[in-house]
Amino acid sequence: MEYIKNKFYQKASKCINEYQKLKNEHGDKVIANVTIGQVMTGMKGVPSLITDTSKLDPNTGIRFRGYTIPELREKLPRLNPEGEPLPEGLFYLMLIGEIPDRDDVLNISKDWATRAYVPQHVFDVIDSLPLTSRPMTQFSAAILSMATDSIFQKAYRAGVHKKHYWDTTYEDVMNLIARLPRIAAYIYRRNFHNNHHIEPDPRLDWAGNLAHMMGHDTEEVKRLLRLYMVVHADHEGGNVSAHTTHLVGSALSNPYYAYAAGMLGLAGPLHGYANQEVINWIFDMIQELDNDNPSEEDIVAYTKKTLSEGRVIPGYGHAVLRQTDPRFTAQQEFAKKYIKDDKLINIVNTLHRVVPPILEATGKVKNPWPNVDAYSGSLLYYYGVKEHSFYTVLFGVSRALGVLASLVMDRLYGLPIERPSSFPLKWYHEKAGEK
Ligand code: NMX
Ligand code: MLT
Repeated sequence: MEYIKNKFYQKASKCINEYQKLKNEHGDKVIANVTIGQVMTGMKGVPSLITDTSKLDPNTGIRFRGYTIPELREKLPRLNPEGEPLPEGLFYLMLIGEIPDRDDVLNISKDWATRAYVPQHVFDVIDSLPLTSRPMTQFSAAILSMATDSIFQKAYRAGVHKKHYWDTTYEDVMNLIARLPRIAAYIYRRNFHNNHHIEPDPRLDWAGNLAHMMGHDTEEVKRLLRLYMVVHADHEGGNVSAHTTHLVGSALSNPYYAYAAGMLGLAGPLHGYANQEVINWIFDMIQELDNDNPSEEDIVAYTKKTLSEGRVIPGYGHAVLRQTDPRFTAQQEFAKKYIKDDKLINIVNTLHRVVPPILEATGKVKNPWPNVDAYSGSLLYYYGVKEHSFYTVLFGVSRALGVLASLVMDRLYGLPIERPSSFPLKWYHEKAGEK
């Protein structure tokens, strides 16, 4: 499938000169001032990264190369008219910057199917971990163990010229993405289906094959996972998983190391683990109330109680967004279309009504609206993927598409090692004019 790589190079290599020109001719231009408040609140709003794959607007949400999620759902190729677009098409869009045609997408599917072989030692590494270890621990260990296969690392050691780094990075990235469904499904079947594994079907698309290997071989689950893999794929460059992948990659650590590091960030409860926390929290509520059909008043009371215990309401709030996350809306629309009446989904919809005013009333939460994680678990649960502790792995499989497309571009542009400055707290006091 050399033509995808060639097409990427043809398009993206034009940007190398633009990058160099900006650096050389406009390097001194001031683009922002940084306040002490920004340093104290996690560098929010400080422009400091180059990411072409997607951009987040606080009010309208994510755009992938300029396209909103509803536009993607309309324009990206799908297998059948009623279904959801294939994530392969989104990867193509993020990497190359154009909406692919059907053949492009099918070619990526085929390419990934031919690269999907997972070496035995990766399964041995997973099997060596106790079943009590979290699926995200098993997932990141498996990814790390595949670094033995890094073509980039071998080429680097052999002394390849830096202008060619992108080429072997691309090969590692394509191999890595291709293997993820098999690894994720292996962890799922090991943990929840007595180690009875299901072989991949190379005729299936990437997300369809994941559903198949997990043992949820219905068109409904395949459709859900295609949507899931599209909406979670990227969220510009500053989120923890994308930024970590970029940062670790900037030391020229191989793509397996960089993505494994990103996944360890995704595993945190303020990031991707929130998709499990949402369902855990709802089930704790159901258990405490001893009622799987709680009233609006019960839900309000439980939400307030959680806040009074100094805990966050999972699935709500965002570091950048200031409106309902369009990824939440896409999943809500999906549920409206395909699911008539379900207790868990009804609770999620009630939460959407009652939680924002409660968070707003705290006077400190900057965004009281739901994020992507508020909906995703309830859909998986409805379709039979009931094992919450696995949900972040699915987020991670999807996130590979964006962060690894960006990593190839990092190497093509020749982005340098990332190294911001740090100062002792005293220095900021002095800057603030305090003694
Ligand atoms: N429930 C309760 N308190 C909250 C929430 C929430 N959902 N969101 C923010 N706050 C609090 C926050 O803890 C902070 O409190 P304090 O001043 O006492 O430290 C205050 O509101 C201000 O925080 P913000 O500036 O609004 O939010 P920040 O940018 O720091 O954090 C999140 C963003 C997403 C980490 C935060 O909203 C949160 O913890 N949400 C719940 C967890 C979650 O859903 N994470 C998933 C995000 C999406 N993803 O997939 O990664
Ligand atoms: C994400 O998808 O990465 C999350 O919404 C977190 C973020 O954007 O900071």
